[in-house]
Amino acid sequence: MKIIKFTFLIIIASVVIFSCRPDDDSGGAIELADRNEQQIEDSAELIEFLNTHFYNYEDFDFMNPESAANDTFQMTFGKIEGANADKIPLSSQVETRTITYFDTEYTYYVLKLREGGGKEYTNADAVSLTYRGQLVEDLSTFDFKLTQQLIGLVSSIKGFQVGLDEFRTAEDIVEGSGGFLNARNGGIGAIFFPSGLGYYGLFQPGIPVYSELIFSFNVFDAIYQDDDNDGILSSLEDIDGDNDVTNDDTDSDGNPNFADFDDDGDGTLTINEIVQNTYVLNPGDLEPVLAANEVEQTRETDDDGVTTISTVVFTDTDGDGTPDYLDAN
Ligand SMILES: [Ca+2]
Ligand SMILES: [Ca+2]
Ligand SMILES: [Ca+2]
Ligand SMILES: [Ca+2]
Repeated sequence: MKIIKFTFLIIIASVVIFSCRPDDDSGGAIELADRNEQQIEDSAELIEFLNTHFYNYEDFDFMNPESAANDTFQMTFGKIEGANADKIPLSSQVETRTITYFDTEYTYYVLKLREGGGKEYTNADAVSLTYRGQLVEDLSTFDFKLTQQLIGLVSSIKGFQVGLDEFRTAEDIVEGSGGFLNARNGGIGAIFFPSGLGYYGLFQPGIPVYSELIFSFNVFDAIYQDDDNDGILSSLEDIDGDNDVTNDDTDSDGNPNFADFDDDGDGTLTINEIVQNTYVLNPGDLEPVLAANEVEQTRETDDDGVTTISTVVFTDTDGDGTPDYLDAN
């Protein structure tokens, strides 16, 4: 089971599956359901689930959210009935979010137990986390990772990508017993989303088509990505600032900027049209003063308190307001 799939690859794969293999075992679907109609159905099922289920909130220490005991919290869900008839439903604990995707308005839900005390990342970065994936339909588990996995968010299914984006990494990662890594005060939560933000009509092992999904997770770390190695972090290649790096393609060559090492298509590589700087700060040193067109990319502090900052300068030689790497003229 892989979360990793480019959205456009899913679409291509779906077309192949449904148009060339009418006799396969994927449910006999010939064409994809209408997204708006499917969303109405999914939405009703999701709301029903959240109204009738609870999670093990009694095992989480809300008085001391940053406690070490919470670091190993593992979320489980159950139905509100019988001995659990008085449990608080998820519907009164989740936060509601909406997003437009494939021209369809989707609602998804985020359960935030702890945001996390470490660094921020974007959905263009890779996140290391432990997680469990379950079906809303019957709570069956289709994926369960107890050791941290590194997952590139940009190529993940949309619900996973936008849900994880709201959390932060652990404040500290220390070696525990048996060489296992323990994350201190990382993000802990769950996301609940409709099939339209999941695998939709694409069959996956353990996931029937058009399944609403749940992911519960503990975030460890994040690695900032520079997918095309052009010296600019992928998260900084979201030119229109809509939190989606896949829809920015300055030279219209079909490769979005985050995956294009010559963004303006002028034959000069992007890495040769920017300037990269590194600043090393000893404890007590003043912060560097960055130029107007200079942006911090990464910042690391080692055990001796020495901080290394890397920046990129978007030079604009002809002064027309368009940086050189996006200026083909
Ligand atoms: Ca964008
Ligand atoms: Ca391009
Ligand atoms: Ca690029
Ligand atoms: Ca160029």
